Amino acid sequence: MAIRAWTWVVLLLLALLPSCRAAEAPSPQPSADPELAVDDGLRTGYHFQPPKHWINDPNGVMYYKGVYHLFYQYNPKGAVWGNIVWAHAVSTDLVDWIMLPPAIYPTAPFDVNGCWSGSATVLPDGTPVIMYTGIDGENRQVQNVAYPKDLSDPYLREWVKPDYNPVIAPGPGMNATAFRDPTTAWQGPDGLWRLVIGTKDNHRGLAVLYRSRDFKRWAPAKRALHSGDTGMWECPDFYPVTTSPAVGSGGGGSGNGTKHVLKVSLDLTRFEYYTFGEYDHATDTYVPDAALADGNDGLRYDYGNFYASKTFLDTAKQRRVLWGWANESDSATADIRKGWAGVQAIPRKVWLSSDGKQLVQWPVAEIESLRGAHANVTDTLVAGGSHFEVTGLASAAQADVEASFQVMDLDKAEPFDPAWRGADAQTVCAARGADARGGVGPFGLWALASDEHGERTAVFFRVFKGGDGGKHVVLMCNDPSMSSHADDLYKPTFAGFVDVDIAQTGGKIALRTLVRKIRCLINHVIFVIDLCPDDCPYSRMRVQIDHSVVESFGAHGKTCILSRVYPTKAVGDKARLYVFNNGESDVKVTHLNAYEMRSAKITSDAVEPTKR
Ligand code: DQQ
Repeated sequence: MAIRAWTWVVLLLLALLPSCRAAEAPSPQPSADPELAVDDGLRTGYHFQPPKHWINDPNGVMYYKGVYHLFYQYNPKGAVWGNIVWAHAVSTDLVDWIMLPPAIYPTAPFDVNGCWSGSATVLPDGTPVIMYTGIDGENRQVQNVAYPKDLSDPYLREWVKPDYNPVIAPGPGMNATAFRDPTTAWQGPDGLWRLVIGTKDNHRGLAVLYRSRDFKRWAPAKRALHSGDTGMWECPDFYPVTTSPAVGSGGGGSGNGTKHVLKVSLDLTRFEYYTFGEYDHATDTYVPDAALADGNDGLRYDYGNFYASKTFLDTAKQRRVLWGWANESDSATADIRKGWAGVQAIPRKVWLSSDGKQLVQWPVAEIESLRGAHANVTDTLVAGGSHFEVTGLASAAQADVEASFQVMDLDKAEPFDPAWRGADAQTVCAARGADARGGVGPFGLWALASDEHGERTAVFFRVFKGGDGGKHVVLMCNDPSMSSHADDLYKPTFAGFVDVDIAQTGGKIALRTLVRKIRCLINHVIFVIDLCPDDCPYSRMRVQIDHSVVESFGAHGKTCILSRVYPTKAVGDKARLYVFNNGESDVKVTHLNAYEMRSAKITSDAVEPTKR
């Protein structure tokens, strides 16, 4: 009962989270001091990025004939957004990638001004079809289809756009410059295909539904699938989930333990939220579960820098896989200088938590094939106000770290300030950052730390007492305020409340961090944090560190935070990893496993399309 009550408290707190501007950073002025300039050594080693230029949204992700396909928004001419085409990469394991020539690029009146985001659908006969947004000659947003030229080519290098495009154009009274990003289509028992497109009506975001018998002629449904007073809805995604990480074909409506997820990306605030609930095929109605906040206070895949995400059904491994874009947090000037911008987060498996209250995410297991040298810490006390270095790794710039902590004296937890009730986790964490001494916590990891730890990105927990119902409140935070000596960066503290009753776990908290080496200028770190007793199936916090990326998965994969950081000293072999405890209560590191991560292999395929 106690755990159940706590879950409701945390859900309420999550529901109160305010918006945060994660995906797009402001453009600070470049530093005048060349010593502080961002370095190309911050490119990621195992987070996907092409060799150069700008990328944004993942598009058309799918599995076809033994090959994973990742398309993405790409500027072939530079490191800022523009000239957008669908770049294309393929992989057999979601780790190593072969870069192919762009698959879809402006060629016709229906996409002459750009090929924007969209999705792939694999038809019942195995034929993949892409539906994407074209920007036509009048700058209207229209939806076009493209089919593979050669179905026997597992790489699907060339795509053909039928002359009958566009297949969906904005109807009378619709906002023609806000009508984009079609979802993967699904087929109802009546044989009709359905898909959803993002749009807005004044300030109201809408997921509008279209139906088709032949994928060519599409008709709008009378009612939108869903809407919200949150401005333009970009990149909608709609799919079934169950509490089992293994999924079936994804067809059918809700019921029998299946829920449908609707995720939208909010153009105004640049973060995403999702609901899930019942979807009825017969009436094409979607009703989110009543307990879920719908709108700016909704549940989020990620409380950090993660946007324009898209899932696909991996039929090879019977799982649903989530891709998301992590924008830079440096300036456009810095991006132009370094020649690249944007990375994709690690592909994450996604499913419904066993309590049915939210989604759970975890990096796909294939990423662990990159693990190399290993350091281990067991049953080590970290006194309040102390820290120690995790030694034994040649570099901690590119790593995968898991750690489990035990709080020795929960009574030392500070009272939760009543003024924070109703506040979001980010506000609380910004007020009580990694360097503000606490009662229980802040404790956790300093990732991408320089040897004098003048530069460091803190991934940590902080525990308060006196939350709703007298329970403890647990926060997980990424604090990049000390991450770089450069002063031209966007360095928000990102945070989420963690759905765990720490008093019931004997004060135990587990954390896993992956650190990964990056060759270029951005510091990518991934953190995964999990608060759970040792016998909990997901009792670990995991943090993936990748030069300019810190990507965290905590609380059974319920609370995830991705930050972009740009160290100037904690780079390459100089990047270190520390455990710190800035609270009054001692904590014990019960287990810590840190792995160096090898780089993914990125190769290019020289074969050019025969026809452009
Ligand atoms: N990015 C695309 C749009 C989409 C936006 C353009 C989301 O289709 O709405 O590059 O980041």
